[in-house]
Amino acid sequence: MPEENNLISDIDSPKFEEELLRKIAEHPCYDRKAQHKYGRIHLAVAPSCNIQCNFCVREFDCVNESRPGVTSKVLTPQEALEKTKEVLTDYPFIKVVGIAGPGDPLANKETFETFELIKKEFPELTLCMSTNGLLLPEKLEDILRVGVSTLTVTINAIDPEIQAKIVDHIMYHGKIYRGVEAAEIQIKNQLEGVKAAVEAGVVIKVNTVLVPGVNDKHVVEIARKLNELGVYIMNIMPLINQGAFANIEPPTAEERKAVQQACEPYVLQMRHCRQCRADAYGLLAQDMSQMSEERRKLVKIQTKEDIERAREILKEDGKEEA
Ligand code: CLF
Ligand code: SF4
Repeated sequence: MPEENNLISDIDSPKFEEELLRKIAEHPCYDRKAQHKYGRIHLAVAPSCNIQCNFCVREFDCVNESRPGVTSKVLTPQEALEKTKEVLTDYPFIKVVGIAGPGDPLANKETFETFELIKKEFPELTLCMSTNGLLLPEKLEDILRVGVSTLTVTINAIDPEIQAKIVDHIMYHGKIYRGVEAAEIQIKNQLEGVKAAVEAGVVIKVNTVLVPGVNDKHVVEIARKLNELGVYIMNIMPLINQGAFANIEPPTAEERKAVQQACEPYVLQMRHCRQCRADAYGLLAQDMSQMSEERRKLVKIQTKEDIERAREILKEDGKEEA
């Protein structure tokens, strides 16, 4: 069971407008209280990636945000819209539409096409995205244009020497960069991008993969930087030891907890992440993409009954007041 976070949603956030506060309160990842009430749908429309992390096996979903060893079926933007319509009709408690892979959303033009279609059809939904941040400064305008209001950037190091141990290479503007040179480009773009996104009113979450012996002593420095940048929440995820990092032991629960505690004075900590698939939908703890048709029907029936019951209560309350 993921640990609970006592601070999320108790935090006072005067800098956000009312509409944004509503979106945070209805976002199952940004507000721990929302996780049992509201759901998200992930649309797996973004297969390409422009970097190579050492813990990534590219036949699977991006592990900077998703569950390891899982391959989501890629959808076209139109298919993604159809799926959203279908799912939302049955499960209206889904308030967030996210694109988190299977690769990097900013490296795929389909990400923006999909968000445009969704925004037109469902203007009230929160649009969410998760990226490695390499293209963030140059894509920020598009991100704002399509209406993304919650954005996750994975920052695993702000020291290029450490980052160079985590990312093997990046592909940037048609050229491959390696080592510290690659790390410098990515970190610069991530930090500049996050700063500009915060200034533009986007609510930022930062994911950090905790890699023992590589960035574990450095994560608190990242947290300090996030505080400076005005990042809303940080999600420290355990290493998934695959790919070139197959021989590194993932952190224990205690080790991760200690790092979270050290970071907490600087930035709010998310402790209820479920490392979802890039095609997950439903509540965080109840991924319906993995349920049998029968169980899905049950969730649907319960949900509709709950809504009916809520309507009845509201009607009665209205009568009493009148
Ligand atoms: Fe998806 Fe990520 Fe948006 Fe949430 S997931 S794009 S912020 S809507 Fe949430 Fe899933 Fe953890 Fe991600 S539980 S893996 S943190
Ligand atoms: Fe893999 Fe994600 Fe890293 Fe790309 S950003 S290499 S998909 S873990």
